[in-house]
Amino acid sequence: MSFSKLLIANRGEIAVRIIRACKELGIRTVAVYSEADARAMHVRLADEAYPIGPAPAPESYLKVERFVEAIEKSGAEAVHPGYGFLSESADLARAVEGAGAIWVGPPPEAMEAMGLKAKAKQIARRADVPTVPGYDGSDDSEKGLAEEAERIGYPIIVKASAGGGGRGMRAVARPRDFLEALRGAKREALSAFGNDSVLLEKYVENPRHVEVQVVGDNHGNVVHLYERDCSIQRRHQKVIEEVPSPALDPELREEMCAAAVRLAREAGYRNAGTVEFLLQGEEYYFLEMNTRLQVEHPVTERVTNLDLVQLQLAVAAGEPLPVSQEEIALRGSAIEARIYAEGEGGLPAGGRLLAFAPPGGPGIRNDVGVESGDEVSVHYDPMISKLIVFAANREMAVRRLRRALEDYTILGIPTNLPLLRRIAEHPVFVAGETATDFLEKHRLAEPPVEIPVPEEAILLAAAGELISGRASAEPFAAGPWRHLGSVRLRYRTGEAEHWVEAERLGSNTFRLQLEEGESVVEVLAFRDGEMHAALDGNPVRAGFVLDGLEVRLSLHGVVYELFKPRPPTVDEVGLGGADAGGASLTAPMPGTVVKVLVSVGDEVEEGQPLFMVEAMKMEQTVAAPHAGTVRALPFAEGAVVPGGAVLAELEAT
Ligand code: MV4
Repeated sequence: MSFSKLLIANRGEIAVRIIRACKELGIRTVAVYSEADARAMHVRLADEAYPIGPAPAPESYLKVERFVEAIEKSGAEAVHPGYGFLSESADLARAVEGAGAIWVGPPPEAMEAMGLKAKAKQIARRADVPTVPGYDGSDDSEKGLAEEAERIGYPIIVKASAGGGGRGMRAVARPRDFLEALRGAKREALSAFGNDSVLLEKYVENPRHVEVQVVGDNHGNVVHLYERDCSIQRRHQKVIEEVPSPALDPELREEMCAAAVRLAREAGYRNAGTVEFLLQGEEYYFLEMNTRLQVEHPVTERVTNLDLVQLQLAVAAGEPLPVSQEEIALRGSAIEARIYAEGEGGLPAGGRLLAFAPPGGPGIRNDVGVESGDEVSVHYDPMISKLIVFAANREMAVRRLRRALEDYTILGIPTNLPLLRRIAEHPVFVAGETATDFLEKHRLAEPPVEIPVPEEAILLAAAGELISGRASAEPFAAGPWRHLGSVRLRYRTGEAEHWVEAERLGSNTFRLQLEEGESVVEVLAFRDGEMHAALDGNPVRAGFVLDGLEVRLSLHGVVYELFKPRPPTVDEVGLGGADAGGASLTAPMPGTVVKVLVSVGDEVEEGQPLFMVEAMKMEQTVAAPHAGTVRALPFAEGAVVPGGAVLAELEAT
């Protein structure tokens, strides 16, 4: 390789993925980070790291000068831009080359040409690649464009020439809606891209989105790495991508892939790029070319057994492509699911990841940029990880996807895992018959009616609390289940309230009674936000975190929240000796005082924790039943107390 140090002008999972490729090639890595990312995973993994500014991307990851400074400080000999941010900025490419470093991407001229839809369509036509019928000429008048729209025939679509991701785009069904749509598209395009030129196209109804991966070198070689079907999108954000596309037969695949290679050649393209098509039946139309490595590149890697980042680095270093087209085969089936930190409505969410445990096993790849304990910032793209499954055929890949989604634990922030599970189970997806309207048509993006918390989840929540030694359980010595050492746990889930009566049978085994039934739960392992248990002998794995008075549990890929009541007060504990002016707190059962939280003479508030007692290996907090002054504390920490002993005297104020 002609360079030995590479700067990654990006963050998150893609920065991590590029750093790992470099480690395998013996290339040293330079990370950059905003103030929000000082402790981020990509910074932890890189050989060196440089701060580039405040958290908002326009002040850090979108500033060309910051990268030039980092190149100069670090002596990086090449720059990989990842995706998003400035990855398709010809300005950054030129600045990198101006600083004497290698741009791991296409020539800036090709990036610029592809950044303008009209230019890109002209190149496509020159390469004899089908484009959507429309108008991309120079007449920009409202009258002229309205006439062109009539000529094309409604429905049509107005697109910002500099646009992307659906911005500055308006579909128009009828002539009388044209002017308003044109003006709206222009307004949006001007504010988003600083350029209000638009083009018109025939509106292709409900197409599939199929794209072809290409790679070119500096020696005149251009190869394709087959297609990816990205039809499942939500508001122009891809959710699921797969290869092979269920919509292509071998002939159509060959034709579209050849078209993509012709286009790349015509554009003078080098490095990795993606040619996007709309597909309707057997008709395909060039849409645009993405001049970067894409989020969904791992599915291509799995079916071709090639490493796209390594290919990018090799061709950027001036090496010829190490594979010929004939050597590139498509084997098996790969599906990627993007994991977004978002609520059920699809709005991005931030916060601390209390537990993050992606699934494992054969045919599973996880590209991640976060670990348990990391803070997910709302400043950046909400995609936190990607799950890629691979199998010999699509049917097995779909089964693997479902299994892997069930085994995915993320607690602390809401994610789109429920949506992904609904997709993976949907018969239309299973049949491979998804088009771009799939999520809307089947109302999959709408949150389902609230899922009731299953009994299993409540039992596991109780067992997790008990085994963690942090249960704020209430001693329980009434009712049919009365024996010393039983405790009662209370949970609220939505409107419902649940009681679990628990008895410890052994060091990791509990007898739990919930409503009618009785279960024995053995906790087999409990660590890192996960527990493995046997529920009446049946093995089960669950994500578990105790966050204040909230238990968060994930079971078969579904997250449940159970709320605990505040710690019990002495009145609830049931103490003798209470009179009008005060209360004395007696131990409900024999136990040990593990912590005394107050001193004699202290003024305490109602509900304030006074001490923690342990009985039958379960810890409980005892709180003040009312405000008052602590008058006596007969037992010190570590003392063993007999059942019924007075633990504290509290005088009401
Ligand atoms: C279209 C189209 C229908 N007809 N062009 C959306 C994003 C941008 N890259 C192109 N897009 C579309 N262009 C014509 N002539 C429908 C879309 C479109 C779409 C395309 C791919 C995947 C999802 C989509 C969702 C809505 C609209």
